[in-house]
Amino acid sequence: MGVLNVTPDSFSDGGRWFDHESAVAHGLQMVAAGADIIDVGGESTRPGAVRVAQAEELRRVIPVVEALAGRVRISIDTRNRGVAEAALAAGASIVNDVSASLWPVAAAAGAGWIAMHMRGSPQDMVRHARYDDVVAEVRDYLVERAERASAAGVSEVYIDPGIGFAKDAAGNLALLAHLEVLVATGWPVVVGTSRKSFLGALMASPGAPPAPVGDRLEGSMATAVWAMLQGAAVVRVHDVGPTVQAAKLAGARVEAVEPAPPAGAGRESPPGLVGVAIGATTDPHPSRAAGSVGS
Ligand code: PMM
Repeated sequence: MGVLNVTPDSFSDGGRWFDHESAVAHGLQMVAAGADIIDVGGESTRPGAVRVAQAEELRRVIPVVEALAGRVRISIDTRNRGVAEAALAAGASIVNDVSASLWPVAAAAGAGWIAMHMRGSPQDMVRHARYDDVVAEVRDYLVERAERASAAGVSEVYIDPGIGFAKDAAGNLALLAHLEVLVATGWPVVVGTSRKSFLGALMASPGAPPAPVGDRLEGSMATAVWAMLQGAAVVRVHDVGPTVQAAKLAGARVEAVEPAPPAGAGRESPPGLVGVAIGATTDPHPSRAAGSVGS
């Protein structure tokens, strides 16, 4: 899944693809580099980010979704019901939902849905990063959401631990180290570590300030490939080409991820490592089909 932030203020790429022409061109570049899904977002969710009015979010994303839909699978990265509905009408086919609450929208449209774990909102999530057992609590929350969505008729449900969302560095690392716990639920897992600040801290020399966003490529690639090798179905990345190359070199299976089978069908057997998928698979158990870069 390639990240396409049509925002002036995202921490990772804010302002770079803010005009529609650059956004569409960059989306197509990521497709050429191997992305199977382009994740279009019009509102930054960085810690402390302020909310964007719906009209402005629509203005940012809908022309980009319209231009790219039909050429690649599109997910809409939003917390806003009206934006999700408009993007699905414009050709998106997955709702990437950091609020984990918009499954009725996906159900009504027959679309896929990504439930991401967060506590509070981007405005205040930093103070919610306290857990007794971060891995178990995130898993339990996501499974409950996934089951509700499935019962409501969403046939393509993904779960995402929400790296960097109401987690401190230790929480992020625990979730990555124990990704198999999420994979073992049978729900296909999405992971987004790309350029995030915990990588900046990890990659800094002792005593030095965190590595800036532009210097986090190696950490982003390493964690994406790690996630794929642990059985993630989709990895959400900014640097699609390098991540695809790294995944292939690491021996991961790289293939596209197709919409999931009917509700429940993907959760029967425990998943195992198959490799890396970049895109869609015909495997009826998508969680066992391994990771997907960009899609
Ligand atoms: N991270 C960001 C935004 N959307 N969606 C999902 N499903 N998972 C994530 O980890 C995630 C997301 C923040 O990163 P960005 O500002 O680089 O887009």
